[in-house]
Amino acid sequence: MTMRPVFDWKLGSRALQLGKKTLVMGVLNVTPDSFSDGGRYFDPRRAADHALEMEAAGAAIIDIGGESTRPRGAREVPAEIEIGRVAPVLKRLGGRLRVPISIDTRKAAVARIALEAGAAIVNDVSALNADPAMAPLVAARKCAVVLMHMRGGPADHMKFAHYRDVVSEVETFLAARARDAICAGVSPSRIILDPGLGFAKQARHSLALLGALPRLCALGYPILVGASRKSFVRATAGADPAAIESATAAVSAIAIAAGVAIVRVHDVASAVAAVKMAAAIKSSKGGG
Ligand code: PMM
Repeated sequence: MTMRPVFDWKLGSRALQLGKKTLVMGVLNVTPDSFSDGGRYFDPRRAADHALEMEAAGAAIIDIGGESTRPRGAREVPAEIEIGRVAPVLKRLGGRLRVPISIDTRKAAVARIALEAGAAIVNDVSALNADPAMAPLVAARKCAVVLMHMRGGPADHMKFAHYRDVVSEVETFLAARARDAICAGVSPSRIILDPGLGFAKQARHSLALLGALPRLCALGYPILVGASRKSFVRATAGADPAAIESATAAVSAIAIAAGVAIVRVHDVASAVAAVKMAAAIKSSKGGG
């Protein structure tokens, strides 16, 4: 098992150690139409309760999003609508979570409100490309940022799922986006990279990227992997929800073994179990 550099982050009043063991990021979609949990946590009280449940199950980060990015047919929502979805949840959570909050948005206006409400990480699936105000905001607030690979936008990314060599192209993109973020004033030690499984990718592209995780980890930044319940997992596991969850946990185990810093999942408990097993295997030192 290879682990990349260890970062000790002070994120506002919260601390996060990245790189020593894989952290589990719990997904909280406050949307009517997200890929797997659309509508379930649209009510702010239910959403906040679910965030607390995920923390209790061992999530080290809670990722809150108000815009669906599901492939084929996600509708782009204006910033005011996104803010109207996430702000009440952030308000309810205010001070109740011990773990850092990440805001899943491509819009600086949404990120700004979330950072003011206590979020510490900006998870931008456009890798700071969608909104020119995002890079300066992230740099000024000195928050952590996830830069994810995607082509096109949430509504049309599957049109661009064509590659000659998906691993090299994603690798080159991520390295370039990290360089651009640093040029915009973002500290290199605050950058997380993500291959963007399922975004502008056919199943075979996502699988190839999972097979190349050690290579992506070698870029020198913490890597985040979001495979949970995605269509490439369904394509392999079948439609049964329990099989999809088991297959997601299997992907988490593979990501952990490859040295990934963060796995982004809906079912926190199964990913936490995978992290614990990996830690037990690592500390067994031959079993003698
Ligand atoms: N996937 C989704 C949304 N946000 N963010 C990052 N960094 N990586 C991902 O893979 C990712 C993301 C879509 O999945 P969901 O609708 O189930 O949240």
